[in-house]
Amino acid sequence: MIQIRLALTGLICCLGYSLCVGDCPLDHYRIGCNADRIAGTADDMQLFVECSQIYRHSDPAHSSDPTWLLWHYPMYYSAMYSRYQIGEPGFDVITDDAARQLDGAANSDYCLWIECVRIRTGLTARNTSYGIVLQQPGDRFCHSRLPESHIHLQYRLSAPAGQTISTPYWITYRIVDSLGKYEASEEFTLVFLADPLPGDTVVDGTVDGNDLMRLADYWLAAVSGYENDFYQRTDINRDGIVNLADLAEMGRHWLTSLTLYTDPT
Ligand SMILES: [Ca+2]
Ligand SMILES: [Ca+2]
Repeated sequence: MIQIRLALTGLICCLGYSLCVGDCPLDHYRIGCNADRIAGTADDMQLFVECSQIYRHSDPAHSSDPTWLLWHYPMYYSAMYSRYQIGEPGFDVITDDAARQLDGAANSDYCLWIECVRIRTGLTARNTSYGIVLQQPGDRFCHSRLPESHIHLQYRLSAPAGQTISTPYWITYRIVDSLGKYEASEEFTLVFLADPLPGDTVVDGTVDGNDLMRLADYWLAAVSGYENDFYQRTDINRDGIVNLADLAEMGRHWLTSLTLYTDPT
């Protein structure tokens, strides 16, 4: 039933989008620049993704509702294809916030590439209509050369029937401008099926020095929230600020690894 609902939702989205741009019911990262909206600061020409829709549809029991129930996306099993899958989130550009909109024309003034930086083996991100397949670090596609800026991706993970996946899968992206007008975005990570270890902010299955450096980057940063994915998971307890409470939580899992990678892929 859930799969049927998702399929119908996607179909409705595709049919309706041309008539009502921006009202797509599926989740999307929204690409812009100048994240702080303040002119004259260091991020004026740096790309970023607005994350307020990310994990919006994460409740398997209410997959179309904006619940933000989980800090990862569930995936739904397709017996026909012997795989887990989910058809969101995709990518779009910001068009309703003048301070954050990209300036100029895509593929002329700037040329955005969406790159896979890291991915857990087995997970893939695809858009078959545009021939997009992201399955290993370095895979990428040119967003600015697509016929529309609003793009859907499907995430897939092959598995035998009846196999329950209990460990997290992830893909880490960054966005670069091959014409050099804008600086590359920071990395940002999507998680599926289960939460990473608390403190695994550079999501790779281990809590170590890389994660500590990421937390240091956002130390005492306030105004954490859905919009910035809680500063890339460094606001571990999601109370709105990155501080000692988060460092202590990271410390509880320090040098711990998810060594339970026994899920068949
Ligand atoms: Ca890590
Ligand atoms: Ca916190």
